[in-house]
Amino acid sequence: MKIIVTGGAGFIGSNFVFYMLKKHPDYRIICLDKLTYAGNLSTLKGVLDNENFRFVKADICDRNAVYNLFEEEKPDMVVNFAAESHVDRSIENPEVFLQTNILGTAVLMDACRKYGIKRYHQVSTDEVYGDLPLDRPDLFFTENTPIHTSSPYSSSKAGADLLVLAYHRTYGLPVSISRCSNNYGPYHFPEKLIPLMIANALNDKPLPVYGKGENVRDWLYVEDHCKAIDLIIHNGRVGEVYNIGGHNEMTNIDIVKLICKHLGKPESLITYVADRKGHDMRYAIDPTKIHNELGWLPETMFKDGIKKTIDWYLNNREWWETIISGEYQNYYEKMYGNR
Ligand code: NAD
Ligand code: TDX
Repeated sequence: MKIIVTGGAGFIGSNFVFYMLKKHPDYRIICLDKLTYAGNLSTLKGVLDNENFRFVKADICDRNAVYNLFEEEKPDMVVNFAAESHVDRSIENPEVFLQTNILGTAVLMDACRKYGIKRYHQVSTDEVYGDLPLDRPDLFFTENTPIHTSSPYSSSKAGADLLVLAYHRTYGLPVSISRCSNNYGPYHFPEKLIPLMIANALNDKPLPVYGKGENVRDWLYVEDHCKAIDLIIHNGRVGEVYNIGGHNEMTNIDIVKLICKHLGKPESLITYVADRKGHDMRYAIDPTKIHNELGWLPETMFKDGIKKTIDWYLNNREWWETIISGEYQNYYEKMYGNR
């Protein structure tokens, strides 16, 4: 089995590469990644010498490069993680989100049509469903919840999802889609809530909480997400959408306080800053379908996963310190300087 994993030098994609090489030692995994600001080849250093692994630096929007790779490798499956993934950046500059997330997805699927494929899997997000109100804890996103997006990021992901389903209906492309809630774990880029708070707390810097910190996210340990995708690409039904979530809702402020507690840092570092524009209130996934059809359940309890994650950031300071010492400084100043 040969699988092209796009975006495999990013957070979830790299964890998926590690998971697949371990779980299926006879598979060939080809990682195609542009190495944007969010992609990091050093993340993959442990597998670069693995004879079943190949890294290719390319843009999923580059039709020639993508077709050449398909011509050469004749993959059985494609799992598309490549995306611009940060909501705040999408509010500043939507265009690259439309290019990569929508047009890049189309290029990959065109290659699948041209060369033939057993499965094209699109890694999507619960954000395509918009948000839920805080005062209705009985409501959850199911696969039938209408698409109703809030940010340029989520709109671009929703656009891609619609295109994937259209390629299935129009061309019969064997696709599947997973829509996952917020992931956390090793190699999470420090612009995102959990790693940003860990890095700032370790540097005794202010912890910038948007608005009142009462927004709710449904946190899932990244390896549980990887397991779910592995199940879907092998046993999931073609043309179907599967929601993936941890039934683990937490407010942002509770997460930040927990990080302070684990690291022995004072809550006085917490600083409330201007809210995100269009900020989604609550995400909550109903994972009944993937549980009933594929037997998937999250295995990592949040209390264990967050400890593992914090320990990973403590033990891998070089990885994130290198990132936050470069161009990231300019990003941070722009986003948080006058907030
Ligand atoms: P990330 O930003 O950490 O990584 C994205 C990767 O894609 C990087 O390695 C980057 O270099 C690569 N990339 C970006 N543009 C590219 C292009 N044009 N061509 C080739 N490679 C390109 O993102 P992540 O958090 O790992 O998210 C991966 C996927 O999962 C995304 O599609 C995202 O929408 C989705 N998702 C993420 C979460 C989450 O909590 N992080 C939750 C649900 C869904
Ligand atoms: O500095 C911050 N302060 C803060 O209060 C940051 C970076 C975030 N927040 C809040 C905003 C959100 O309510 O924390 C929450 C989580 O924010 P992010 O880590 O930016 O994640 P989110 O916007 O929920 O989106 C994530 O989950 C769904 C991923 O980045 C997406 O790629 C995925 O689709």
